[in-house]
Amino acid sequence: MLTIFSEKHTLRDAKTELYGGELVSPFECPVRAEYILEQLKSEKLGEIIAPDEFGLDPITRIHDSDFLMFLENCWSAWQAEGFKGEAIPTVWPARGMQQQRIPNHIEGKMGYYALAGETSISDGTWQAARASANVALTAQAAIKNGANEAFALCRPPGHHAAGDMYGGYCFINNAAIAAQAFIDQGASRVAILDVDFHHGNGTQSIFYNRADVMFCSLHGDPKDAFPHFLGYADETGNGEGEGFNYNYPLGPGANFQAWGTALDDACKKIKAYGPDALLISLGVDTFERDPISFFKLISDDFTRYGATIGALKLPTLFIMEGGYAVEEIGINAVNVLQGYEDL
Ligand code: OKP
Ligand code: ZN
Repeated sequence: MLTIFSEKHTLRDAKTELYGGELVSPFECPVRAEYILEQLKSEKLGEIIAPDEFGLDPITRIHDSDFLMFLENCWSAWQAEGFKGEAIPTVWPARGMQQQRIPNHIEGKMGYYALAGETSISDGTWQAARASANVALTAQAAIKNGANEAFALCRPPGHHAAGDMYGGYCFINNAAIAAQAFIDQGASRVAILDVDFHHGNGTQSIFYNRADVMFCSLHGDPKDAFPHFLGYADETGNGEGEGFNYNYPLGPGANFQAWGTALDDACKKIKAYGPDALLISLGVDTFERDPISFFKLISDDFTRYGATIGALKLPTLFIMEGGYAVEEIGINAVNVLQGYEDL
């Protein structure tokens, strides 16, 4: 399998994450990508290439330009205030407050564009997010040009990022811009299957009113898990998009039996939809020893579900999302790809 990887992921190297009332070293850290890269090499999965530069056009198909300008300028605006730490929001347009007016002050802007407060913005964040988007778009182009599958080793991840919101370690929605690229190049239907432990709220909201991109997500029940405010089973799409969004929330302790049953159902939906391409938002934080998640998949389960995805026999673009048990992140991610290939 062809892998796309950019060294520029290291530019995303925040020092702080607001977690349990403390500023801790971020779970979403550079070594994650290095472990995956190492495992790809030692398992000889195939060629690993650097991304091409696609510019902002395919990104603005999904994200608002004022939001992108905010991401680009946030760190310098924050520093200009003389703040000593990394950029973290402290105020939001909560219930009953103004939702439409975007403040001038960087603290107001942070709250306007942030969907959560754990994700610090710091020097290099924007550059790494751009490189991550280029990784996804290069993999998309490879499939468009005839490859049957590709792995976009994206970092930072993207599935929590909405059209005008960042958070949950995500800034640009890599899966969404790749799906949109397929559509813009003539695909009639694209399916996104999100197997990250967390609900892909950004991807869902981006395509919620559309029938040309189906979104299916297996995740920790929002009653109990981040992002808490989206991902319920009764969110099935809106307007033309009604019937093209499927959520499979699962409770604490879900093992492969429960998770695999949900996967089989999602795969049935995808098969019936008959997409021209399949995107997998590949998070491996479903692993039993993930430090911030509560599913109980073991490493062999990742191989098994890779084969289930392969059985769909669709052009398939794997896009890296989460996974925080760094010692095993490479094994678990590559197991999915091998399960897919060895089918
Ligand atoms: C990003 B991705 C856990 C707090 C969770 C943010 C998690 C972001 C996950 N107590 N905070 O979907 O892997
Ligand atoms: Zn996750």
